[in-house]
Amino acid sequence: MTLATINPLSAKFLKPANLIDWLKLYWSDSFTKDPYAKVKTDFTPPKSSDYTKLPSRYTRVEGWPVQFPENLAEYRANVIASNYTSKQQQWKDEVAPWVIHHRGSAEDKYLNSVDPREKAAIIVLVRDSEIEQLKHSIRMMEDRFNHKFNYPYIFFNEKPFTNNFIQTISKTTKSNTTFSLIPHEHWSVPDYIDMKKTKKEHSKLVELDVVYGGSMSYRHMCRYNSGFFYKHPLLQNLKYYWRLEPDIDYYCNLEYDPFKYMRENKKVYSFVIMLTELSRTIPTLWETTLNFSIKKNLTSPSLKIFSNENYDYNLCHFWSNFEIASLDWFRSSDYDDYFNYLDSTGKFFYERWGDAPVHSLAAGLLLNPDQIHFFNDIGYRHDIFTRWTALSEDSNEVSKCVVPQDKDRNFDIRGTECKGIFDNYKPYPWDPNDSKNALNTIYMNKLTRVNQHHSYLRWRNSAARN
Ligand SMILES: Nc1nc2c(ncn2[C@@H]2O[C@H](COP(=O)(O)OP(=O)(O)O)[C@@H](O)[C@H]2O)c(=O)[nH]1
Ligand SMILES: [Mg+2]
Repeated sequence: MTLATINPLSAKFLKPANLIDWLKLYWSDSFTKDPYAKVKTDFTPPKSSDYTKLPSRYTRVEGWPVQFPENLAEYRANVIASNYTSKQQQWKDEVAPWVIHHRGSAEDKYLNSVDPREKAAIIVLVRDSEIEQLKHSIRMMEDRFNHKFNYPYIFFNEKPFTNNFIQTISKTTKSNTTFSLIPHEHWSVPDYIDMKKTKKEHSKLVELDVVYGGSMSYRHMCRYNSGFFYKHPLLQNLKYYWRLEPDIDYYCNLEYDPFKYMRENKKVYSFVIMLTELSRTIPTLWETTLNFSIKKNLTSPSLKIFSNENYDYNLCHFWSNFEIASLDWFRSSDYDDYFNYLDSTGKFFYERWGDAPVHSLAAGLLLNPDQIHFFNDIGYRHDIFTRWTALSEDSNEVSKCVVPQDKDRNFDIRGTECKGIFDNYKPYPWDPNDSKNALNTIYMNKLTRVNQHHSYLRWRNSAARN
């Protein structure tokens, strides 16, 4: 980078208040790399991710490649450019140099006995910089639940994890931990995306102060969580996942295995908090979903959960930073068709579609209400949203929760808007005619609003003339 490409004297770069802030900005990712560049050619594995320097207890995953050429960047570029008959094999070969496994001591328990655990893992998409918040989340997970069950953790990142991250995080649990890079294809901009349009649309959202409105990495994250996480080669032998994020609290001891509960009760998707999405991030997600339902001729007993009385999206969604769900469902052709249909519109980039409304509307389209489970006994916090089981005054149950003192913070009490709809929902066979009616009603309402606006402008102009 030369000063010719970034002129520090231009008004744009004089924004930071002091020199330190300016230097931080100058060297930050967004200044050294163009976040809107379509093809990132700058993949240089950092020295801090030289896994050959890890102690011998850090190994390759069983059955995965173990030896690699010296020039790993070239190796990766070659794999990406090659024609493979199996995508799974290609992704596996591509990421293998940056996949490291740590066998936890808890595995000894299962050596000479039948392993009663489900085919499941706790999965975490995370950046190196979130190490402290992640340690907190793992501590929570272990203390409340996993010290009894020892489910493995799998960590994903679009950049190689550093040796420091791997060594620190593997020490937070006795369970197995695996650290992996994400395939390039899962975190990149498809050819058909118009980057000029993307940039323009982002600046509109920034003007409107929409959170993450101008962030490309946030869009990659949402698109990855919507349509790619379940395609990762490390998850192919698993049936269920529990999604964990940095900086969460779990409040209640969980004494049974929720993965087992999901399987035995034929549950496919589960949640703990349901809330409304920012409408400006998903202006056309509902219409696109209705068009998909028409195209696929779907009858969907759960979709009405998400419709308001005007047949528009009520913005309710399951908050996906907590999820326990079936990987087979995400891997089904129905789900994948839905994701591909959404993705073909480019609106993960042009708008800011979140994985939470996408997963929720997919559940609305494809699942029966009784396949969706609310885990009442899981107390949870992320960001400012919190919920826990409130025992009724005359209950004989013993509380297993350490809960915030301020009872009014419980989202079950103050955030009943969406959860109330879910609790009182009666299955309704929403079919393509409902979708067509909904689209018509939405267009008519829009037309009425435009007409009203034009009438108002005419009235205002004539009032100004008089
Ligand atoms: N590796 C990686 N993880 C990310 C990135 N952006 C977000 N995440 C992870 O994706 C999840 C959701 O991101 P977060 O910032 O919590 O989004 P929010 O909850 O919608 O505000 C968290 O687990 C983050 O650690 C990224 O650019 N790279
Ligand atoms: Mg989050």
